[in-house]
Amino acid sequence: PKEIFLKDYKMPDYYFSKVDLNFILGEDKTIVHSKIIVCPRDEGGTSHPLILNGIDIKLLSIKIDENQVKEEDYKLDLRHLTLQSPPTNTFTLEISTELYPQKNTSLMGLYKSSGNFCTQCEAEGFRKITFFQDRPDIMASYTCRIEADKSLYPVLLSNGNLIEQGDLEDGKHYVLWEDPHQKPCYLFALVAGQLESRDDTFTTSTGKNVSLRIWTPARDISKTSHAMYSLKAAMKWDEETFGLSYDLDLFNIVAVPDFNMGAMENKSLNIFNSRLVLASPETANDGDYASILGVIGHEYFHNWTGNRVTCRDWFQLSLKEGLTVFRDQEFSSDMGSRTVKRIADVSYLRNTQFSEDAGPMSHPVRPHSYIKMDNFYTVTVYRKGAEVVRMYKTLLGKDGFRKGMDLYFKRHDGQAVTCEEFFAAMRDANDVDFSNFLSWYSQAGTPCVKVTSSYNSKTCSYSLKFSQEVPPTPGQPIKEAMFIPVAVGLLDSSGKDIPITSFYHDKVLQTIASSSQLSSTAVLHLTKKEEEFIFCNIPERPIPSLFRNYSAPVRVDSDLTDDDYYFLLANDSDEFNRWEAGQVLARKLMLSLITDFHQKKPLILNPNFVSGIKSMLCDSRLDKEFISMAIRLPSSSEVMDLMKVADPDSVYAVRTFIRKELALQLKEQFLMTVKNNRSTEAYKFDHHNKARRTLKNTALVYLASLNDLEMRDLIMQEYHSATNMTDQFDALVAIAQNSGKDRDDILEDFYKKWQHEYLVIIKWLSLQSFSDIPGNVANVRNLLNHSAFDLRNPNKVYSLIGGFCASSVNFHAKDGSGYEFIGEMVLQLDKLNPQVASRIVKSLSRWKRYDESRQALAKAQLQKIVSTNGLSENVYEIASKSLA
Ligand code: B3K
Ligand code: ZN
Repeated sequence: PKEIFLKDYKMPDYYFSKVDLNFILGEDKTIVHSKIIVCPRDEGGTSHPLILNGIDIKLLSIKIDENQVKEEDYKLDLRHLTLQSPPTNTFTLEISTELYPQKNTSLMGLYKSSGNFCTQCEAEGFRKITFFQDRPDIMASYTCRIEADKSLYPVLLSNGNLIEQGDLEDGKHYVLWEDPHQKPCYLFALVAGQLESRDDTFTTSTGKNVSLRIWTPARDISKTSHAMYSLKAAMKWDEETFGLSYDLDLFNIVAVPDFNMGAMENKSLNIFNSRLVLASPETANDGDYASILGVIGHEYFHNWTGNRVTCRDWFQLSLKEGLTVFRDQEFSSDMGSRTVKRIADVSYLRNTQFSEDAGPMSHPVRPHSYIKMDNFYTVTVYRKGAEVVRMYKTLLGKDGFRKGMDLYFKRHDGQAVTCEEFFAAMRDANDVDFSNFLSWYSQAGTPCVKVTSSYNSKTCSYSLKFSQEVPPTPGQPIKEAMFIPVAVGLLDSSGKDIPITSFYHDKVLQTIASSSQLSSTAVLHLTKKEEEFIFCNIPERPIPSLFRNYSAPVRVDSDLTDDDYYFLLANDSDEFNRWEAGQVLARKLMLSLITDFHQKKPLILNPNFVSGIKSMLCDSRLDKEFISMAIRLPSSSEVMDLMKVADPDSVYAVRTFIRKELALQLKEQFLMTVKNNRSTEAYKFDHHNKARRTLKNTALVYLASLNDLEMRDLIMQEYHSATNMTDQFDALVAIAQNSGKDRDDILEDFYKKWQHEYLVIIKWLSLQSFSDIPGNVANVRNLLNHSAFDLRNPNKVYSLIGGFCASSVNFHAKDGSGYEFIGEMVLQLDKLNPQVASRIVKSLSRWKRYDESRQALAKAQLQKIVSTNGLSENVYEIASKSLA
């Protein structure tokens, strides 16, 4: 397999200005005719070969300016069609290909899902449709004609506007779509099938009426109202927040059950995994409703950040993804609770991106190389990329950030650009010195910032000393210092913020403008490996609140004591840092109990921790969703990350112990919480009701850990009386943590009730696969043969097999049975769908974190995988890098 490097980027020798596609969709094959206007970059100059990508398609014919190209004038191999010396002036290239969407199980290019045709072209799927320069810096305007059987495929969709349609002989019909906007081929889309639509309209701020349509099979139409609500909210939000309006008269969303990722932002024809569109109170839970809101927003926001301004090459992926994730996070924050959303996003980052960054697949936000681009749609590119965008906002403020965005669009609308261009727009619009900020794009690894503090009562000055270190990562043994914004507040002994008006940095006095709304929070700029900031006129030793709102994606190691953290937990005006203080305490507590566990000492829960949780639980001034996040323990993977040798068994034992101990000691409070937060009203998805349900159900999970008759009855009753999926599923989760007959019965009951609801069934699968009950490998293997399972459907694979990999004790079973199971599954999946297989094999990549015996078992699986003949590049890249 060939590795591709960012440093090798070359401008294309040929541009495509216009592309006319004609699809003849058939039952066993599809014919695609393409007609391209090709413009040599060096018009009239010397001739260069024109290399077109093409995979798994049959070439039928090739013409230049209407003349058949002779065999000696082109070369065809398994991946390319090369024209040796095409004309040096603009010419027309016509190519016909034959493809077999029915046999396409990779779900890239053109494929069938539940009888309907659909496409997925990002990153490199267009080459499975026709021979093309499949790279994002080739931007053209497109037309798309589709011809198909009218009764089987009554609905025929593509990008842009419908300009012609009509009936043909033999029961066929056709449509012609025209997209006036220039786009790279990865944004092309086609859908054909039996679909119905929910229709609505949106009037833009300039008075344009946009038709909105959400397409699904008829039986699911009633489940699209939340998606439509989300779309309209997103359209309005982008106008209000960034002054960005929609630019066509029609916006389509299509929901399909077979989809590798979440969704795709094709110009005016977004295609979605149906789990991110369809929702009803009976079949979807609060988490689903929130994801739908966020992802509908995300794909819609791509229309500007991604489509109007796109990426020059795939190394720049975070230019559109980091920015668009940031935008969807902000949108969801404005639609719900800002603090709660921030906490959820930071937890996710720590749980997934930090471990990616500390493992063999660690790469910068802008990777330097790849074998298969599909492997780089990662939490680093998406989530750390979003943190990088957030840091611009933290440094520049809301208005400064908006100025930078405005300049970015002004300069680059209609272009394919790089991360530097985004950086330059932010810098130039604000006329600031961003020093070495760009290293966030080029250096991998999670920086660790150490903070030490001292107070001088004679001079009333308070000093914070920072030192930073970025750990070595593959290919990057030595790192430069990063530019790290640190948002700091100083609390006095009553818990109030001390106004910060100035501080010394490098012996230079820096004054904070008095008009700044953030006078209680100063943003310090760390740019060196070590530096000191001194605050003056501080009347008493303050307690520092560091990295407020998580101002940089780093690990923090400070000299604060447990008492300081309890103080911050109770008093910090930055709600995010109140939660954070609780998490720091919980992480320390868990690590010290793990040591006790290893030393076979009895486990005793620190009473301060119990009273901290109790006071949160009983504080009626706090937001209920905030409380439920504050009383939840850090995840097993987060704690394992902090251990020298990750030990799933001890983490599990300690987590279970703390949960049960809290439930015992705070049983009355948890019971009150359940009682006070029930509701008889109809399901409503808004922050207030979601918060109430989340808190009640978090309490329920604690109570279930007691596993006594009384609690079992209570939870059974919650399960049976639930009127929505959130309450029902959470009760099921609570019951299912304990193995036994109750668990088996209720899982069976749930399946019987919902067996015909695909999206509920994937929840049922993940609930079982993720479980920590003893010996779960065998259960999961059995479920492979259950009629509910299908190896070709990515959602089911992610639920059953992906869910299993995320379980802590069973995936890491000491006898290696979990690793062996995954090894087998990866090889089976790779034959069907390399992208899905490659996501699963990632779970084995962190084998070096475990004890020697587990290391050997996991390594053996990886070795078996890499030595398999005919392995995909996708899986090869992950498995071989994991072994390196
Ligand atoms: N841009 C798509 C990603 C598709 C990747 C396919 N390998 C989804 C998104 O981030 O919006
Ligand atoms: Zn995206």
